[in-house]
Amino acid sequence: MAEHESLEYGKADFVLLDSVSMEDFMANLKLRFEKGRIYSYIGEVVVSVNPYRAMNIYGRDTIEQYKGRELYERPPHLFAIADAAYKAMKRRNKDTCIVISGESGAGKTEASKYIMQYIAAITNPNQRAEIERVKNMLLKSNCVLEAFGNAKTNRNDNSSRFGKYMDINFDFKGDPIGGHISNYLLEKVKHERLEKVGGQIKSGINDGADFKAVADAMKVIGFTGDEIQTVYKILATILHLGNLTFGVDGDVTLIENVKLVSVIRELLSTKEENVEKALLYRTVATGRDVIEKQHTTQEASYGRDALAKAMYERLFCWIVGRINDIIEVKNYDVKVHGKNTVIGVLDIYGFEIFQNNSFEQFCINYCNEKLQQLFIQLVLKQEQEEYQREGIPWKHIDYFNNQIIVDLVEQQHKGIFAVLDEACMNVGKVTDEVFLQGLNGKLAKHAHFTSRKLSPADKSLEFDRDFRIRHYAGDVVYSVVGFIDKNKDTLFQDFKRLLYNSSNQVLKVMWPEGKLRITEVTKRPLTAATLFKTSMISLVENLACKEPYYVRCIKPNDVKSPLIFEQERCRHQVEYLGLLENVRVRRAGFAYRQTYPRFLQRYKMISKFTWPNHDLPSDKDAVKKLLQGCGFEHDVAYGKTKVFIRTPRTLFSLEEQRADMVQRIVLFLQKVWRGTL
Ligand code: AOV
Ligand code: MG
Repeated sequence: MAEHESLEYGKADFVLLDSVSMEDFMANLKLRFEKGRIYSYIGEVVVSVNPYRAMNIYGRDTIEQYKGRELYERPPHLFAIADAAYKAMKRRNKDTCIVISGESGAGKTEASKYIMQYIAAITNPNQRAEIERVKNMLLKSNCVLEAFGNAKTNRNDNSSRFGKYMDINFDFKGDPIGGHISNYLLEKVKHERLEKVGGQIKSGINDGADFKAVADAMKVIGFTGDEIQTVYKILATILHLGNLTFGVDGDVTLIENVKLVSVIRELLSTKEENVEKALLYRTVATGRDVIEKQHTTQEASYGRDALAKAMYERLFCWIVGRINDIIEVKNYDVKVHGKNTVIGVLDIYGFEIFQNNSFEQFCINYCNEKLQQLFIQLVLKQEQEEYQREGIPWKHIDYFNNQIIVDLVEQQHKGIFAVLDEACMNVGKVTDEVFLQGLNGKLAKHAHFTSRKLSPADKSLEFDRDFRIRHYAGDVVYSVVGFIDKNKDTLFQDFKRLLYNSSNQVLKVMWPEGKLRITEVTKRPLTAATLFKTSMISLVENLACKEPYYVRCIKPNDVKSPLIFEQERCRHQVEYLGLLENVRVRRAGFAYRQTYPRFLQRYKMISKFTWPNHDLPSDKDAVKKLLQGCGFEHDVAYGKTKVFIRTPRTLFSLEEQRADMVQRIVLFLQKVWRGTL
């Protein structure tokens, strides 16, 4: 518990509040924010409030203050949690992860960058060139990924439109030797106005300087000149596609601005007639015959948009893949460096509500439900279950368990994703309305779901196409419009073949399935919902098997102001993040626990009753005797198999006594060896 700060800044750890009420919690959070203390703790969980101004707390001197220290020795900071994760990894050989959550604009991405900077700063004291190279690439990868995967929304000027989980691999010395990035569903169209994907690319304040930074970063990471050129060509193609229009002449569909076609042809290194053909026709296999079917203007426009979106997505995934090729730990490295442990950093799109919410918001908000569920499992549930298991007197602390909403989305057969996939499989009519009917049929009685049809009197459901989910973080009205299309995510095969047949080798490798001839394409690709659900489930499994550290980000206001602490907005976030419950569990609980034999192994030398061996009936009795001797009775509880210590200070004192004793023993032994005793 962090107690070193003056009370003028409020309580650094919410666990130290005099009483755990929402009022006290909010008063403390507000006071700290106003005093420029943007970080606080709930035990080991960092609570962060976005300051919306540059803070002078991330420099080299601050880093030095946190390096190797215990969490409660310094004021709350991201660096402390990063150091704790690092220490756990290095000393105890644990794979750890840092999960950063909070709504859109709360400061997750910034936090993830500071954490990575901290880890980079405290590692490689010997300045090994190879390690420096890896560190540099890990840091630069952020810049490239943000350039391609972030965009301005009305919640955040630099909003992550993709999810990112980055593993950093460490060798036995604790130095980073590589990493791996997993990316999750990228939003391909701008929500609200459904602009062409060109609008997705980050609109920086100083575009020229930002552009140069990205170009430099790509070079540093190791993209070749050809690769970088191809990236620009693809971006240019996407923008040109946005300007392409179709018309009709009799019953012939044609391209109105044909000049653009030759520009696109050149950018893609393909034949002009091939571009035109792919835009206007699709090849269909009917039995053994292969025919070319002309698009209507509507189909052609659909195809054009799908192509632009797919090119953008492939490009993004290819960039991530290339970065991974370069930073990934090779078998060779593992052999050379021996042990290989990881710290994972998760920075994903936060919960968001827009005027118009579509499939992407649905996926993003489901993702946040999954992370909240993980938090509940790891912080609220397991903790309480352990006390019960160990027979420690415990009064259960209630919290809202959002599993019901996770199920609503992902359950087999009747979850929303299942209903959506089923609607997409329909042989007859495949429309968004059919999907909505499916939802109404299957979920009519669900407490967290409703729709206009089910609640006709509900004013928030403005249109027939609307349905509403009661998320853990608030109600969101989604429009079904576009769900089917976005879920199927189809791109005519002709485009895949067009791009695969490009003479630009870099472009070609992004489209491997273009190799198949039309008669060879048989499998229906997995839907976007299925892919996303699968990736979320495996993400959570991956996080759950690591030692987790949490950063809970709060957005103080909706106007990006450093001065305003909007009471109601903040209170709502504290509520849905379950922070009060977190404090209660933590307060009633114990910071440290250890099985009796292991506890003795570490501390037995500090008591004459246990050193070198005890003659008490059990290890439990020995631990009791030892702690009584130290005067810590009031701060501990004895479970069936483990001893529980309430405050870190007690543990700290045990550690000090141990260190003292170890030193005395060493001196003693030295004297014995030298024969001076
Ligand atoms: P997010 O990642 O949580 O939203 P960001 O990390 O992008 O939010 O933060 C939004 C903006 O808040 C940044 O661009 C900064 O201007 C400001 N900000 C955040 N943290 C700090 C800080 N520690 N110091 C100074 N300014 C900060 V989203 O990606 O939209 O869910 O999907
Ligand atoms: Mg972000």
